[in-house]
Amino acid sequence: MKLTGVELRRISIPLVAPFRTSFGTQTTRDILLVRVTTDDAEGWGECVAMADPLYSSEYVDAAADVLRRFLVPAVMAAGPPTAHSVAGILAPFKGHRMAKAALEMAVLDAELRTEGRSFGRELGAVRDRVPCGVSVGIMDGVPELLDAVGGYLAEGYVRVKLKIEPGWDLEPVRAVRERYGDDLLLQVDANTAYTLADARQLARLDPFDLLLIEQPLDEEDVLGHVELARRIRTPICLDESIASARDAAAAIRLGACQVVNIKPGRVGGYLEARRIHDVCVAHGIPVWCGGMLETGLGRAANVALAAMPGFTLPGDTSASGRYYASDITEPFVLDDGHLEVPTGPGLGLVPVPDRLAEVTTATEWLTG
Ligand code: NPG
Repeated sequence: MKLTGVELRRISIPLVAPFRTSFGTQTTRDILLVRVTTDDAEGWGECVAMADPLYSSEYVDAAADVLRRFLVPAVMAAGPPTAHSVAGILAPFKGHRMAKAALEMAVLDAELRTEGRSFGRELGAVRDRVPCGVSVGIMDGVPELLDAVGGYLAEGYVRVKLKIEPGWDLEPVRAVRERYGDDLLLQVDANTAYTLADARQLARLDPFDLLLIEQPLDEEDVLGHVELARRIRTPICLDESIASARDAAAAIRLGACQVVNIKPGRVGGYLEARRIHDVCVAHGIPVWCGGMLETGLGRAANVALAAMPGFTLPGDTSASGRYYASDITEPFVLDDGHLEVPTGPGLGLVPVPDRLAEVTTATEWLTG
């Protein structure tokens, strides 16, 4: 498969409501899309890097820069690539996993479209629909939170994740448990906002039977998570700390986590994401698919990934409408709390041209 060019396209889409986490508030999503063209197909990739380096060290301008200067030229110079060769070609360049993931996703999409195979089939999906959770941001107060959670439950979401931070943890969790009952699948996500000195406070969450607490401590503090796991009963799930299958194996071996959140962008692509799934399954560790406010493109691939057998917990694979009034693809719509896994070649969908044009802020062609 010969690449004839790569387009870097920036789009900007407003969120339906501000989304607040312990590291900041998003109101608009500024996204980098990567489109590769071959002699007879094209493929789409979506870069999940945010506008600012607050979730991780990556940010969207840096992703565009490293793609333009290093990653795209390397892949184009290497001769006709296969999706499986991309990570190896890019390995000499340190880090920048979200940028690498977007390029690999685009090459994989083009390859699968050419061969008439879907992402789900390629990744090893065993379900045709996946149950969906929703991530609920930090709110100004408990009444607002209860309204938001009630709205999502009415839409059919089967699991709720509350964003927490010091000062917004026990009270919202207690309120949601009291209002919506013990049967609600409930988990929390701290995005690294705590330290080991907060272990006692975090142990106060134990009575609420949470599915898990996600990334309570700094991403580099793997041993801190080992120690915290001894002091709290809620299972610890790692997100930011896991950048590769090797990281996952080490964290599991050390006892730093009992669950793993898999986000393909964070780990350098869908193929590494599949390896993490395999490592976790081999160790009996449940996984679920995280979300990074993807458009329908990234969502399509995430839903395919989440249909693999080890994804035994509902993911942050929400419907398009959770974030966007109007997506760039046909929207993903919840059906009884589930999303359907696309079955068409590649991602199974493409951007709607007029909609894409409306939200595009810049495009750039790279030919080598
Ligand atoms: O449903 O797409 C989604 C978002 C789920 O909470 C979510 N993502 O830390 O997991 C996270 C968080 C996030 C959002 C991370 C934006 C980075 C940027």
